[in-house]
Amino acid sequence: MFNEKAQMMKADDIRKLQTEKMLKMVRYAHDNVPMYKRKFKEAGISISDIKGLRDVHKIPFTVKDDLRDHYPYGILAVPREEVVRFHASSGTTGIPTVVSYTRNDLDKWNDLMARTYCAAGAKPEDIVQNAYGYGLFTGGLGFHYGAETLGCSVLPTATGNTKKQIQMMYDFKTTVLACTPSYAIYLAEASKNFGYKPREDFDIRIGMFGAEPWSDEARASIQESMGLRAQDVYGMSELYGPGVAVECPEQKGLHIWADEFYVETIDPVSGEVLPEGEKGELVFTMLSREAMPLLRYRTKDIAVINYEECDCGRWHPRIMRIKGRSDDMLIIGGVNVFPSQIEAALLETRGISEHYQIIVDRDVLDKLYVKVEVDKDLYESEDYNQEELLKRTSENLIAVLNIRANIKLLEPGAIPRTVGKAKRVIDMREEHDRIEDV
Ligand code: DLL
Repeated sequence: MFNEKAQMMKADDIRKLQTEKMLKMVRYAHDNVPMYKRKFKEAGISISDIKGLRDVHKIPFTVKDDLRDHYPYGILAVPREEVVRFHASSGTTGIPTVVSYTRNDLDKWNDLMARTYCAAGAKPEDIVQNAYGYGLFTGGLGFHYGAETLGCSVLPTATGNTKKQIQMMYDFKTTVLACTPSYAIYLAEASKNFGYKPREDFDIRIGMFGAEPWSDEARASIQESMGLRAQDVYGMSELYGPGVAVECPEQKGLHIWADEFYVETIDPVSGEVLPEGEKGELVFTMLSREAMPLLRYRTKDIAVINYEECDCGRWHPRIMRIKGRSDDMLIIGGVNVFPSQIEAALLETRGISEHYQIIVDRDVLDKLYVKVEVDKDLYESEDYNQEELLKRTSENLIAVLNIRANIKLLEPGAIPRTVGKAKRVIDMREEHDRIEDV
């Protein structure tokens, strides 16, 4: 097992190590990043007020705008010359969020990624096909170096060129596939269109899927069509990238590598720390990053954390699947709706495929439109009854959302496919607001 000592730490040892590292990190961030010195001063606290994990709630939050304000190099705690790599994620505002890494940071990230592969079931003898995007996005290089660190053979196919991708999967007998879940769904579909039988023709045993929300129903569908075990991987560029948390083969939540990431759950509105086990926004403190320390970083991701021992024997706390982001939550006619709930309701409907788009619009009232493709087999069969399918889909959506959606059933292939993160929600109300603002 790769870095077994870190992977199998007991709860008490995790807390002890977290405490030691936290105290060191608070001092390091305060002394080396002017922004943190200022934040501490404004909050009226000094480093000596933080004596243990129970005091962490006193530390002010860090938010995405803090990073944007420090474009381009980020909130550096080291001279720029010590930075060996930058990554960046683009946001809606146009100013990218840049993250910097020292040599030690990259070593640490590689270790976390190698553990991530290992905990998901990958082994040094695996052939890893990495179909995440290479470049400023952290998915490509993160999954690449992690697999090399574990000792796997890596095929850096990157995103796109789906036909060649599938050909290589077949020729090289790929055993681990790393990509977004939406691209995995597309790959399964495209390989069938190219005449392959994915379950029989491919040797993939494990999928390392993440970077976007996906449901248990989507997991079941990928596992069934590809004949692999689909493992969820969570991360974000601000926190190195992928490799913050991963599912073990028990598939009962994603283990957060707690020796490196201290997690809290807060009420996204009041900012109060919530008791263990309550659903809220995840807030992370990075316990040893050199180039760009982050204290209490607000992710906007909503989830529940489970601190119990997992059946796999690991004590690293588990994210019980990301429910969505507080800023992705749609408020439709006053009802809160997460796109993932819509996905789950659709995929529960027999005859409905996993390709869908959600459109929210407004005339006088908010309106929810769901465009979804009919499953290919059903669409081509004589039994296809559009009325009946529409009725069942509508009933399933109402049961989950409590609001009525205008559903449009489309022929297979009608919704554009994506190679990276899928764009599934189009909120026309934001467009109207922009026009009204002008
Ligand atoms: O998506 C890093 C990554 C790459 C993770 C590859 C996993 C695999 P960002 O582009 O900064 O970084 O986006 C981070 O994506 O805050 C979540 O909202 C979402 N996200 C990432 N992983 C998951 C997941 C990468 N497993 C943002 N489930 C995060 C749900 C996820 N949402």
